[in-house]
Amino acid sequence: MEKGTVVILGGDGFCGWPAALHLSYRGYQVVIVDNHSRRAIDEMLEIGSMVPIANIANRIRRWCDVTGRQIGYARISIDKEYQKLVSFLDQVQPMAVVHFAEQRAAPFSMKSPANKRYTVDNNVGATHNLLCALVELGLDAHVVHLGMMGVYGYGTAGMAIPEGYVDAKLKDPITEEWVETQIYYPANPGSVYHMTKVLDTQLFYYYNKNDGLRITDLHQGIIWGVATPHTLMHEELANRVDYDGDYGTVLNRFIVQAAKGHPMTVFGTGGQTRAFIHLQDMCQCIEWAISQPPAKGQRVRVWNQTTEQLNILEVAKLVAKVTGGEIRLYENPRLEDAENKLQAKMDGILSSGLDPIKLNEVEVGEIYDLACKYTDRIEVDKIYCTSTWREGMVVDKRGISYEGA
Ligand code: USQ
Repeated sequence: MEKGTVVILGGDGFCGWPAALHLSYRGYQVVIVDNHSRRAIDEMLEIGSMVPIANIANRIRRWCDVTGRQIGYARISIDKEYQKLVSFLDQVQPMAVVHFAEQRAAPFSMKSPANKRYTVDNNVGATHNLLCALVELGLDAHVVHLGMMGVYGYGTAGMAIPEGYVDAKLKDPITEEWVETQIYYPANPGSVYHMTKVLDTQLFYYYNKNDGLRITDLHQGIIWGVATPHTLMHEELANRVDYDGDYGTVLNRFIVQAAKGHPMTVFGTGGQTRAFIHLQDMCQCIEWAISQPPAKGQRVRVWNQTTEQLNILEVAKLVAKVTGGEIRLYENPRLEDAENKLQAKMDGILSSGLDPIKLNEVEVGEIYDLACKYTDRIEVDKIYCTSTWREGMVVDKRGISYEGA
């Protein structure tokens, strides 16, 4: 059954591509918008996805061959080509727009002044252009945005992280009386990239209040996993797999490192606890959000898109158990607490009945087997994180052995 048109901004990327296939498979008319900036960054960093990926034309053609389903495509830089975006949305008239089109790596965003400025200009510009275009057109499309758990920060306030809003008591600075209200949970981003997601929340708040745009902001944890049933249907449908010091995310990196016979690069003591979600569950959550649009007039809806919270050293130990990989502790290139607690409310996505894929030895083993096939494509000198949060911080390529594995 056809379910309406969904535009996926950033539909050629690590999350966008599997989400596009998932929604297409589930009966939505999917149209991808992308400017391939992520592929251009690969060239700039002189790195490629561990798994080879087809170009967008071949990806879409192959999807149609395999499933008989069409996916549309438009090349637009939504941060810069505003009129093109307006004309496109006017023509397509989507019921929903899923917005993945942002520079998504914290280390990349911290690498240089140019990268900081690019990340802010690109991410905030893209989000604002989208919202402005919807208002200009009077188009009531539901915006589903990929926000991040990192907007909350990882400091421990002695309580679980709520879904966006928190009940608060504020002290009137003049009368000193206490006022009960509900506010956004105080933002505390840990990188320029994460800060752009905070700036996005302010744009959403304003356009929802002023223009009644219907918006869902999904504060997603760190994705792990490299494939979905759809990306596995043909090698030309494969998803990108990043392992490098800028774009690789922690769990996938550890597994790839083990496959290459490189020690796992645990930063600091590994005492950080972070929110995680499997790639396939991310696709299901996006579909759930689209199928349940907020009512007209409803405030920005915020869901935490994570299914479990895990300690980094424990993650490394599990990978070591499955793969026999070595764990080493490296100087942390980031400014972050050595240890933190993290517990997040996740009622929004769990109300879908999602049965989450939790981290387990079988899943790790499957990703490891895949990585072992591509060890020739893994470049050891790209594994190290050379981006530091402040000038003068150490880039540690040696680490020290972790004895407690
Ligand atoms: N870490 C290591 N060793 C590594 C890489 C990372 O110990 O080799 C540690 C980091 O110090 C950090 C944690 O693992 O404490 C997570 O790092 P990450 O690179 O996996 O994740 P992060 O930079 O937070 O960003 C990733 C995605 C981003 C997404 C975010 C979700 O790149 O797009 O927004 O996860 S969240 O952080 O919850 O906001």
